[in-house]
Amino acid sequence: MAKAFSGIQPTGEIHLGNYIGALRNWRPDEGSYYCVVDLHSMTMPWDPDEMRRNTRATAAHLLALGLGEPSRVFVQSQVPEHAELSWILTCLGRMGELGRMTQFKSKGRGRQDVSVGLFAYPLLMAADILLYRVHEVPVGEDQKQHIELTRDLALRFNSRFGPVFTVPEPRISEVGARVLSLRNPTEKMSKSDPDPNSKILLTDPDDVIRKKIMTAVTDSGREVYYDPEQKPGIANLLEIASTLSGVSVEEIATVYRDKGYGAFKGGVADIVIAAVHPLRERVLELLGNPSEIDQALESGREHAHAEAKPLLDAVKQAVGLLVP
Ligand code: AQP
Repeated sequence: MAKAFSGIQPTGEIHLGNYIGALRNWRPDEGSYYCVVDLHSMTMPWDPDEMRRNTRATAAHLLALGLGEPSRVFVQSQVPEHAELSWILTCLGRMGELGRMTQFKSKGRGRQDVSVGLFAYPLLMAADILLYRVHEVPVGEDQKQHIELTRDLALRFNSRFGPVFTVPEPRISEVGARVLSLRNPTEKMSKSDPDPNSKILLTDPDDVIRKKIMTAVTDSGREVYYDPEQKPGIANLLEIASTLSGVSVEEIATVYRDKGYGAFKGGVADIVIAAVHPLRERVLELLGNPSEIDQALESGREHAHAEAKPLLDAVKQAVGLLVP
């Protein structure tokens, strides 16, 4: 079984894009780790109280998906090896390659008021992954470039200092790797989007989910078919329905082709509600029991730390730092 690592920022409530693009592909296999990457969420302005709340709530989602068994979910800042390895990788990363990261370009290019952390965070992400010698990183499409950078850094390090790191592969689904905003289907669905109708949360009640889907922005036509260029809103709903139901995009489109957008959206809402409803129940149950969350995180922290420490020591030794 391939060992995997992935992370999610506590920047807001978890949405269907996170679930379809990433979380549903995370498995609690032996040796895999899943992390609430709180240090990453400091790359943009943040509120300390919100961060505390979101960190626990994000962990509750991961635990509700069964990823805490056995002790695989932890909070990034509680395992100090992440920040330490990040510094060593910062000294190996190059300004040019970080400047090419499209996420930095879209949020920070040309602005003097963005943090240095926003520029450097792919190096922290590389450290997160490389600490656990994993083979796979299940992520959405938006993270592909960062995994390629991680691979380059691992290869550069190994060729200069010896074979310490495992070189990981991204694992990105073919359908659903980029779920789009329900209000603007040219942008990705995103936690930090301030418009609540742009995204479906995993804690949304059934009637709210239905309303958001029924009012999702689509084009002015009537016919349902898959064309991401001409009909991005319809294509987005088809992909959502396909990934959650296991029925192909083509089959769903054939069923609704001449039935009109209203019937199609109603069918998509049924599929989304059937998938989200049981998750919501479990998340809410856990949120009502914070000590269960904290215990699971403590156990995850111990496991992660036990694995990260010897790897970081090996890195330090390889680069010439004195290991106490
Ligand atoms: N829309 C999406 N479709 C598919 N996958 C997605 N992911 C995020 N959005 C989509 C994947 O979810 C994992 C966690 O990513 P994140 O914590 O960066 O989530 P976010 O919603 O993108 O959060 P933010 O704070 O709103 O970030 P920005 O501002 O960068 O958009 C990752 O595997 C990601 O690929």
